Amino acid sequence: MTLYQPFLDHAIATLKDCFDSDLEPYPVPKGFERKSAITGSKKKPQEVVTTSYAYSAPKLRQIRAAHVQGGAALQVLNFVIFPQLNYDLPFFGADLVTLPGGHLIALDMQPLFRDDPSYQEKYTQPIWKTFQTHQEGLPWGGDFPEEAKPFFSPAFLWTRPTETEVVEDKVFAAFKDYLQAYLKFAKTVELAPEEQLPAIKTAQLKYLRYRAEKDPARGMFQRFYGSEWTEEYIHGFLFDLERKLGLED
Ligand code: DBV
Repeated sequence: MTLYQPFLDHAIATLKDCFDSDLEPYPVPKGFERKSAITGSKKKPQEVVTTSYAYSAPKLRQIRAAHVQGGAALQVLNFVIFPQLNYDLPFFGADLVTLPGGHLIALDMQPLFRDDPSYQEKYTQPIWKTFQTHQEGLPWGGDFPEEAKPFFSPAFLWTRPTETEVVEDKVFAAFKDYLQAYLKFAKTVELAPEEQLPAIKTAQLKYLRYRAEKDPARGMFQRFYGSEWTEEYIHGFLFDLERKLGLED
């Protein structure tokens, strides 16, 4: 069992439990469900497998996961929930990364309107205690790209554990709590008022374009699977909103 498999299993089981028959498969483009390459040296070859999972549910346009498994020193689970554009829900964003240098964990409900006090009241205040509890065992991870800051909430968990047990225990506990809290938001949120829709669409596109453009995994995917596969994976699956809205190609 690899490091993030229990996270993925938990997320899918929780989604099924929460939405029951309303959880629907979301298409993963052909050829992207599973991709494998051999890296490493001749003496010590290492297979790197990337698998993709996607669902949709009421109010949630795309729930998707990319799971990279390349041995003990390369494990990634990137799990994001993109809400429909007629709700003001934040994005659920988890970037769980294990590289030879250690673990890098980003977990948040990424806001549409970072600096709006009423938005913070609605989506940050309810998880503030949860955030504080988990942050005690998961201290701030330091250096963080300045330009990414607008896309994270005050309850952003950003940490670089050195011990794998911290990921297995504390990060997993935080992941479960954040997902639970997110699904509660999704269950209870009401349709956004008509006049808010343009702002939601603008904020979703801004987030999406930023993530597609700056995807920190781009270099890794290019090395393993080539540029063509990587760009199609990013724009056709990982961050597909522009395609779906017909704004691209
Ligand atoms: N990150 C993704 C996707 C990944 C992925 C789709 C499927 O958005 C993996 C894979 N993240 C990934 C990898 C690394 C990081 C790092 C492989 C390591 C890159 C490397 O060191 O070579 C949060 N992820 C990071 C970093 C941050 C994040 C801040 C450190 C790299 C850096 O300093 O730029 N998550 C990331 C982020 C946003 C987010 C920037 C912005 C909204 O949601």
